[in-house]
Amino acid sequence: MSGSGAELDPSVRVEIADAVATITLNRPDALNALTVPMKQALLSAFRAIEGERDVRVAIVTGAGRAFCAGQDLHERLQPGAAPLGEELRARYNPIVRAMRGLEKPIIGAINGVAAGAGASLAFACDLRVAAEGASFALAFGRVGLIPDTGATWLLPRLVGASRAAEIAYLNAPVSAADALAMGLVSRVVAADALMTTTHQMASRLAAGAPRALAMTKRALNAAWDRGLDAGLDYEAHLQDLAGRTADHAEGIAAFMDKRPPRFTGE
Ligand code: T3D
Repeated sequence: MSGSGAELDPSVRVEIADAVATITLNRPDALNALTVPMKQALLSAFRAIEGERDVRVAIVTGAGRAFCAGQDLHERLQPGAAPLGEELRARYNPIVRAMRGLEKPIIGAINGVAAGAGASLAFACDLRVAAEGASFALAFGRVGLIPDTGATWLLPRLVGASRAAEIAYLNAPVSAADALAMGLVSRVVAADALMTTTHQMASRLAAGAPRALAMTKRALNAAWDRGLDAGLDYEAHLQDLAGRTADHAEGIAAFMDKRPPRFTGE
């Protein structure tokens, strides 16, 4: 999967440069609403990135004015559309598992509205940077559904139970400014600065020690359902592994030599 990721459905674009894979949801006329081929392409993209040694960071963003409007509701009405639970098990949930399991940080560059499963995809990123005009809306309630694609699990962990309940029950859109205030995103920037800011963040991550970053993600993932004792034990276990990497030795050597480290992922 080098360069443009030509084997994927055109509804998902993948561009790789400078150790960063930028995944763009690319159905702007439908606000990047998710179809079956798009979900398959998105899953393939994350799986391919996992195997690409030269990719150290992923960015997910949307083409046009939206991040992603969730499930394509026209497709849902097509005869033969899979029952909802089946669609979740077969196509949505594997994407969330792939994102949370990807041993590389994922930055969501939230360029516009993130609704329904589109909001869930944003929640499944490791970091979120939002454009000033972006918003999050669970939207599910308006179509008589429950928040899915991980939203009921991810959102309370990101913003706390009370805010998650308000967002889930009331379906009120959350502005970028409110998302920043509640910690749902870590930065809000002008729309025209979104990709520059995101790429700067990605470059910093890409310069980090890949295995240490992967283990940091593992530890943060695990922290969501472990107590302090287990968390301390897991940190010690992972730090043992990190301490045996060549990158750890390189980091120490670089510090002593007063130069930037050159991490190789070894
Ligand atoms: O398989 C399963 O169903 C299970 C999984 C479910 C997960 C889910 O995601 S359920 C929730 C699905 N999503 C929604 O309910 C959101 C629907 N969209 C909206 O509420 C609004 O479009 C937005 C709040 C996102 C944006 O509003 P606005 O006013 O900025 O734009 P718009 O005019 O509503 O939409 C612009 C176009 O995008 C329009 O097409 P047109 O008329 O110009 O040809 C609209 O139909 C299209 N669009 C927007 N969202 C979807 C969509 N087309 C298909 N599916 C959509 N979800």
